[in-house]
Amino acid sequence: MTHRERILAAIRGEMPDRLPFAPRLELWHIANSRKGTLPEKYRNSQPDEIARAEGWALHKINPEYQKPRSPEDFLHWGLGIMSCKETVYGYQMPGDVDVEVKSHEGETKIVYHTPVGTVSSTVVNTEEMRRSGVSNFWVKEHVLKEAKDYRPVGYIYQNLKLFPDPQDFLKWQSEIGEDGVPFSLACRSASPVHHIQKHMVDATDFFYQYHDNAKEMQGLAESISHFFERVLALVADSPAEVVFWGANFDDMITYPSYFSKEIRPWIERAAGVLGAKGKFVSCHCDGENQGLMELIRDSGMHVAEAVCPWPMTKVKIDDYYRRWADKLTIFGGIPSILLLKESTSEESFEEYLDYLFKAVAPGRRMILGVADSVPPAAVYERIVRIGERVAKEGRLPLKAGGYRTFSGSQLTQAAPREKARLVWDEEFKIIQKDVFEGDQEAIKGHIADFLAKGLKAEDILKRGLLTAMEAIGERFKTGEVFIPEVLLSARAMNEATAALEPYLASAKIEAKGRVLIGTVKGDLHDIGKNLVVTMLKGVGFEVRDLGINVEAEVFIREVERFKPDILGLSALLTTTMPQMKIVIEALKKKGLRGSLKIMVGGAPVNEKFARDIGADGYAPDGAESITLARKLMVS
Ligand code: B1M
Repeated sequence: MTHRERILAAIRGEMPDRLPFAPRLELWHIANSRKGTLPEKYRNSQPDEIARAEGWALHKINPEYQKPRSPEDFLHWGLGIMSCKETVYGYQMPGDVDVEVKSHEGETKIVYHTPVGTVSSTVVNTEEMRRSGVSNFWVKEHVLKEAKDYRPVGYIYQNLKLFPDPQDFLKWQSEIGEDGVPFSLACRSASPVHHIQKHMVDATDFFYQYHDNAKEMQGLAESISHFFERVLALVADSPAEVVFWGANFDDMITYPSYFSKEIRPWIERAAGVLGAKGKFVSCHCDGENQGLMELIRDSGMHVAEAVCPWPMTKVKIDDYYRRWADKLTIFGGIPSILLLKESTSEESFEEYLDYLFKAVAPGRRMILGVADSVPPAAVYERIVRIGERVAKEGRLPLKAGGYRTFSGSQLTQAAPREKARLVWDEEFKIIQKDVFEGDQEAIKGHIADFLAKGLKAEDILKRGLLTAMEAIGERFKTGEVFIPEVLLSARAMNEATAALEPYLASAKIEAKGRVLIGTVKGDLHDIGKNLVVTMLKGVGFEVRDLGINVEAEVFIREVERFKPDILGLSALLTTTMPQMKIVIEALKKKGLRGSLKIMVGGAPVNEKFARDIGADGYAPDGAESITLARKLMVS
C-alpha cells in the first residue's frame, strides 16, 4: 500500500497493511534550517524531501503558513478570513469596506473602515518567532475589543463573497501524490463562536466577552454562520477528501459545556454534510482532552488529529484507543516530549514505543504522528527509530495484551483529585454565592448592606470573600469548575474588594505579598498564566503582570522597579523552558536573587525541572500557585 492508501484506509476504518506514520516536521524544520542545525545529510533539504527519503508519509494537515502563495493569503488573519493552497475556496472583501494596511518589521496593522464603523487588528510574524519554531501568527491587537466592534465585523462577514477556487489545492494534491493525504482547510475554527474565540478576541478576554457581550457575540456568530454554511457547501462540492475543521480543543479552553453548546453541533453538521459526499472531517485535538472524551467521540468527527496523550496530558493512549477507536480515527499518539533528551531518557523512549504498539492493537483507525509536532530540539535519531519500528513491527493487526504499562520513570501523571467542599459561612453565604456565581453587580449591593449593618470589613473579606475564592480555586483544581467560572468569580471578588478598600485601609489589611509574573521570551501562551494572576489577585496578592514573550532584561528591570516578594515565570513550550534558567541566572548575576522567591509553572514544567534550574517552587495549576505563593512568603 502507498502512504496515501494507508492513511485513507485508516480514516475509513479499514485495516491498512501497516500503521501509517506521518510526523509533522514543519516547526522542527523551520527552526533548525534557520539555525543551521538540520542533520548533516539534510542540510539543504525541505521537510517533504526528508520525509520521502526516510520513508515516512508526508504530514499535510495544517496549512503551511510560512509558505503562502502570496502575503494576501493570510492578510486577514485577525478576522479569521484566509485563502491559501490548502483551501478550495477564495474570497472577496465587500466593495464598500476600505482596508488600510501598514506593515513594519513583521508587524501588520489592518484598519477596516465599514459603513457601520471602523475596526482594526495587528498581527505579528517575525523572523525571531520563526527561529524559535512558531509556524503561525500572533495577534497582538484583536479586532473585537469592545461591544461596538461587533457590528463592523458582522458587516464584513455578511457581505463577504466566497467562490470555488480549487486549482492550487489540486496542484498541491498532485505534488503530494501517493506520499500522503492533503487535508483541505475549511476553517481553523469549528463553529462561528469558536471562530470569534480563536481569531477575534484575546484568549482570556474571550471568557468575559462571552458572558458580558453575549447578545453581540450571538449576533456576530449568526453573521459568521452564513460564512460557515458557504464554506461547507464549497468544500462539499470540491475535490477535498479530508477536511480540517477546527483546532485546539482543550477541556479548559473549550470546556465541556461550551464544547457541547457551541462547537459540537457544527462538527455534527459538517460531518453529516461532508460524510454524505464521501468526505471526512478532521479536528485538531491537540490539547487536554480528558473532560471532552465522550463529547469528541460522539461529535461525528471522523478523525481526531494531533492527539497528544500522557505523559504530556492526562489521558493515556490505550485509554484513547479503547474509548475512541470504534467511532473515529486517532491521528497522533506520540507526545512530543518523548523526542527530547532532556525530558525522556533513551530507555523511556523505547519503553513507550513497546507500550504504544500494544496499546493501539489491533491498529485499525490509528495513524501514528508526533503530537502536536516534532519539536525544534528533537533527537532526530528518535524519529528515525519510530519509522524503523513502524516498518518492522507495525504490520496490522497488531497483537494486544501483555504489555508493560509505560512507567515513564521521570514523568509522573497527575493523581486524581478529590472533589472540593466549601463550608458555607451562614453569615456571609449571600456574598459567597455572589463570588461563586461571578455576580459583580449583586456583590456590590450586598457588601454595602453588610457594611451598613456594621459588619467588619475584615470579616467580610476573610470569612466571606476569600474563603469563597479559595473554594473556587479548589473546584478548578478538581475539575468541577472551568476557566470562565474562575475568571468571573475573581472579577466579582475584585469588585467586592474595591468596595471594601476604604474600610480595609482603616483596618490596616495589607496585600499578602507582591508578585511579578510573566510568560518567558519566545512563548506566547498566556491563558494559564492569566488564570494564575487572577487567582493570586483574588486571594489578596498584589500582582504585576508583564504579559508574554518577556525578555530576561525586562524581568530584571521590573524586579528592580517593583521589588516583588515573588517572581513568577510561566512557559508552555519545551523550547522556552530554558529561558526560565536564563532569567534566574541573570538575576543572580545582578545580585537580585537574594530574598526574591521564584516560582515556575506551565504544562511542560515539573518539580524536578524547577529544582534543577534553581527556582524555589513549582505549581501545577492556579490553585496550587496560591498555596505555593503563601508558602514562599513565609519560607
Ligand atoms: Co500551543 N502548544 N502552540 N497554542 N497550545 C501547546 C502548549 C502544546 C503542548 C500542544 C501540543 O503539542 N499538544 C505544544 C507545545 C509542545 C511543547 O513544546 N511541549 C504547543 C505548540 C507546539 C504551539 C506552537 C509552536 C504551534 C505552532 O506554531 N504551530 C505555537 C507556539 C506559539 C508560541 O508560544 N511561540 C502555539 C500556539 C498556540 C495558540 C496561539 C494557538 C494557543 C495559545 C493562545 C494563548 O495562550 N493566548 C495555543 C494553545 C491554546 C495550546 C494548548 C492547546 C492549550 C494551552 C492552554 O492554554 N491550556 C496547548 C496544549 C496543552 O497544553 N496540552 C498547546 C489551558 C491553561 C489553563 O492551562 O496553560 O497549562 P496551562 O496553565 C495551567 C498550568 O500549567 C499552570 O496553571 C495554569 C492554570 O491551571 N501554570 C502555572 C501556567 N503557568 C503558570 C505559572 C505559575 C504557576 C502555574 O507560576 C508562575
